Amino acid sequence: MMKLYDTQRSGNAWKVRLLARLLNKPLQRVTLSIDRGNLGDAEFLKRSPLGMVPVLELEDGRTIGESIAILQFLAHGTPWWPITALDQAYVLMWLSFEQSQHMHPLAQLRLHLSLRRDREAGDEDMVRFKVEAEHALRLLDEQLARQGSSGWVATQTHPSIADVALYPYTRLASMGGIDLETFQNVLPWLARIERLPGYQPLFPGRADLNFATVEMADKTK
Ligand SMILES: N[C@@H](CCC(=O)N[C@@H](CS)C(=O)NCC(=O)O)C(=O)O
Repeated sequence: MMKLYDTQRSGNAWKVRLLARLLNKPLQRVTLSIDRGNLGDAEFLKRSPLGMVPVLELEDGRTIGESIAILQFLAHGTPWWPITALDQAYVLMWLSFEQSQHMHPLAQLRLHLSLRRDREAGDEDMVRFKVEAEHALRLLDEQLARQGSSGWVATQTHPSIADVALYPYTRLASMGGIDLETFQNVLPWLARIERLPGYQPLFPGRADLNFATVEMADKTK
């Protein structure tokens, strides 16, 4: 079975678990602890030279890092990765947007204002991240409006890995002080993803823990 190196609260790793469940592909989780410094362990760094999760380890031991590369690998040959070059380009466009504009400010706000609580919302960089995050959510909201209420972020008839990639940090945005109510097309899109067969919350079986701020005891991994 393929192994996924993750941490409990990583939104980037949640993308991978979410897609694996939506595709009904089994993954064995190897859950590391950022709080205990596991990401610096030599054994992990052999698999992830950049010291980051998620990392997917194939049955032959080869590894893939970067969430969107893992999503593409898992989705290949399924409806979550479309067939035509144009449709693939649209998916890549929104995956690139997620990495370059969306994930980073949202993840930083959640990390510093909710998980670590080591910064104030009024700090200069937090204010800048909030402006960037709201701009990214505005662009996502406008795209969802263009796609219509039955469309998906980059595709029309079937959701793609662009939806999966954009879901976790959008879902967790309130932890960084963002009010999603102001993005009219975003909340119904999140709800549609949550109704897909196989949808899995951040803590499997515990949708109430999506907004947890501390690592849970090992049994709830
Ligand atoms: N671009 C990467 C980003 C991965 C990333 O930021 N991972 C975080 C957890 S969400 C991490 O491993 N951080 C290591 C650390 O904070 O020490 C991806 O999309 O997979």
